[in-house]
Amino acid sequence: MRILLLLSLCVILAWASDPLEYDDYDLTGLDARGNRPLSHRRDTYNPSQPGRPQTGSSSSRPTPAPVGVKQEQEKERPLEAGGCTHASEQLGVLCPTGCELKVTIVKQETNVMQAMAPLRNQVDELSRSSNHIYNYVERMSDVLRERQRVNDDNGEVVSHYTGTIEEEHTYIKETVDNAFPSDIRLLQGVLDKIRQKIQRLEKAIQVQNDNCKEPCITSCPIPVVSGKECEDIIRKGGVESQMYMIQPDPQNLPYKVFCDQNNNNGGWLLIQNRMDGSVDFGRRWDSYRRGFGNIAFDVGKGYCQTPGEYWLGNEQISHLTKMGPTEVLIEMEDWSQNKVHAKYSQFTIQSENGNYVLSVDGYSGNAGNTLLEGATELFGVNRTMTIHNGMMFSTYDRDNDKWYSCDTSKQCSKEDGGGWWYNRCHSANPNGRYYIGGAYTNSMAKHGTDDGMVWMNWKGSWYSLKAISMKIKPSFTS
Ligand SMILES: [Ca+2]
Repeated sequence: MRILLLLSLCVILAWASDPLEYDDYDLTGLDARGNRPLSHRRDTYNPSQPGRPQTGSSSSRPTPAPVGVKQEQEKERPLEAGGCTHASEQLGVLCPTGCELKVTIVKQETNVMQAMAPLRNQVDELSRSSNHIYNYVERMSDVLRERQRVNDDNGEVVSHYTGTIEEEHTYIKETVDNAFPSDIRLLQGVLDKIRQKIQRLEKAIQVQNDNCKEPCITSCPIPVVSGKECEDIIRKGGVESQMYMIQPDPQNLPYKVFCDQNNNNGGWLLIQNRMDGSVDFGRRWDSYRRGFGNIAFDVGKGYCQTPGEYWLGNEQISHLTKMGPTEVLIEMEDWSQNKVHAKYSQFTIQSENGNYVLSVDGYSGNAGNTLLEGATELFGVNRTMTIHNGMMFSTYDRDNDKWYSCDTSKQCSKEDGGGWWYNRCHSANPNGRYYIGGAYTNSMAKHGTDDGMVWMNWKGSWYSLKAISMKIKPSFTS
């Protein structure tokens, strides 16, 4: 553009300086470049715009009207802008040579390049900023798409669980409304049947208890021979071991006992017998006072020759032992058919007024003198508190033992299973709980104590005997 302006200026100046010369020229016959040799080099400066003069000639080519204005404008323009002047102004205007134009353009180019340098930096900076912003926008778009995807997934999950919860709610509601009432009715029916069974069992137990208030009545034929006790009976001819009717005192009614007339010269009256655990010995004071259990059975011989499990009764035992000197024979058997015995030549039970105090003396035998000496495996006070001689009788509802505790639940009879002449508490426990097999542990015991059928000086505290019995007879016969 600058070049074109310079060329146009040259033409205008030439034309304005001498209008007549202009008229003398036949413009149509002249080469477009004519006396403008610079135009001949013009191709070398702007070869890329060959058609530009033709298209722009109508607007850039000077017209007669603005000639004067053009001249005034050219006069104001510095010469170095185009360099189009002669040494003398009358000679008109010279167009700049190609070299001059080059120099000028190079100068302008330098300025342009200097101006462009910061612009280029700014463009680069803008480009980098644009890239940065573009990348940032891309990342934000990715994040937005990811969040949208997560939102969509969450929506699906919530929708899924909402459906599941609704299904479960429906199921639970139906169950509560329909199944539960029917199940409850069913359970109530079962409960009513169980209650009825319990009531029937309670009645049956009551009947059995009523039957056992006195020593059980058997259908065995009672021998004709009778006496004050078994020694008296054997003297009168009752030599078979079986159940007899005795009457120690004419003032009192006769009652049934089992007499061992075969072992140790016979005449032994059974006051206690354990052999199979068939009778519960955890009983009240009154039951021990009257006696309980089964005197004897008939096993096919026509008479009751087999003793049952029973306690004769503290009233009867006391009365028999106070009739005169009495000895007691305690026989026992373990679960391996081993048998031992303990015999006391003196055995007396005081009356109920003294809570049936026990007195024994004159030990002999091979089971160990537990009633008089206590447990020989213990020492000092631990041993003396297991001595039974001199103790009162205790049951779980009548505590007469030597264990003094503010806690009423702490009593020997309650923890050791039966009625006995407990101290604190025992070395022998013939009325304890029946354990099949012998050995037992505190974890098996109801209160964690040695509540089995124990004779400590033979088998220790944690072995429950298979069988044990106590027999008495007047000691003058020995
Ligand atoms: Ca006590």
